[in-house]
Amino acid sequence: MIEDLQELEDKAIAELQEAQTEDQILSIRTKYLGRKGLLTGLLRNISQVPDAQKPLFGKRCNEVKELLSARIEEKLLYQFQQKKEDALIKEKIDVTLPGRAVKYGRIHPVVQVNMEICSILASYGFSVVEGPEVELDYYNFEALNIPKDHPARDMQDTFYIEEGIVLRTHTSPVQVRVMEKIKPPVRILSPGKVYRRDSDISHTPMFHQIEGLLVEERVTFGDLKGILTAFLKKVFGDDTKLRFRPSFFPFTEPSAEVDIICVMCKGKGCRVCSHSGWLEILGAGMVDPEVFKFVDYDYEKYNGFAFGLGLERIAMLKYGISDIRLFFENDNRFLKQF
Ligand code: 2U9
Repeated sequence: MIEDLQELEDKAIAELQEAQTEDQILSIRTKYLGRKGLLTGLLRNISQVPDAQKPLFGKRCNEVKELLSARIEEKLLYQFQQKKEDALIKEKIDVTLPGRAVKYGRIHPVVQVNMEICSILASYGFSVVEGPEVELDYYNFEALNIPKDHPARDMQDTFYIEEGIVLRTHTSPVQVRVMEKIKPPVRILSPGKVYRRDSDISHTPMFHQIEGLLVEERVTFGDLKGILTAFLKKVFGDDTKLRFRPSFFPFTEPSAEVDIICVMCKGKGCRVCSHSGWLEILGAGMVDPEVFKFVDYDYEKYNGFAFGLGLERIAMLKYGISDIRLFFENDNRFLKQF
């Protein structure tokens, strides 16, 4: 029996040496050390061993079991590492290959124009204020001298949320809210989204405006002209020619529209300027004393000027874009050019 044990050990070791795969090693373990395995079988037959040899047989059985277990574990570990190394060789990464370029986002052209305009006007002492896009009829119309059924309401086709609540059609209500809170001097800018029921090549139902308001003592139309001239020359270049035309807005009196010489044809006349040589850039005027009454400003003591412009329109003229809808399509081929 002791010889059988040695033979079993030699056979198992030989088989283990031949084994290549994890499955083969595991089946050798089952064959020799499993519950119905060969070594377990020999141990079960210990009764046939003469009593004198029993202790030695038992000891040898344990030795063989430990040796085989250790060899099997060793082989399994080796096999596992071998498999890992093979996989690493197969999956080798070529670190010298050029990487994929990271695509950087750009600042949207409308945001760029807004930043430029705000920083120029900030240098004249204006600070940025913001307010709600869903606005009370009172702030959007009434307090700006546009009573109900006033024909001026048709100038800005409005989205109504419910009775008395609208999507703001301009950013002027933000300035009314500020005037309710602080006394002059006031120098504020209100950039933001505005909403009008309009849609074509030069109108979208949502667009961006920036408005400015200055209220102090003894402000003149000359101050308005001076500031807007300096401002527009900064935006469009020092040699830009301007003209101020009389106009009408319910919240300013007198009112004007400001044109710049056409950026495309320099005044010769082209499709962009409808052959007039001029481009309308902004609206402005002296704040109507009626507006001051709504916010409890002393209209005998204070006066001021206000102006407003559409940011998409400025960006279109600055960058030569012919369709306003391009700003809102989020096509990266368009956006990455600015
Ligand atoms: C207060 C009082 C007066 C803001 C002004 C304009 C003229 C104007 C348009 C330009 C192009 C709007 O985007 S657009 O369609 N704006 O012509 N806006 S004066 O006047 C104010 C604002 C606030 C309290």
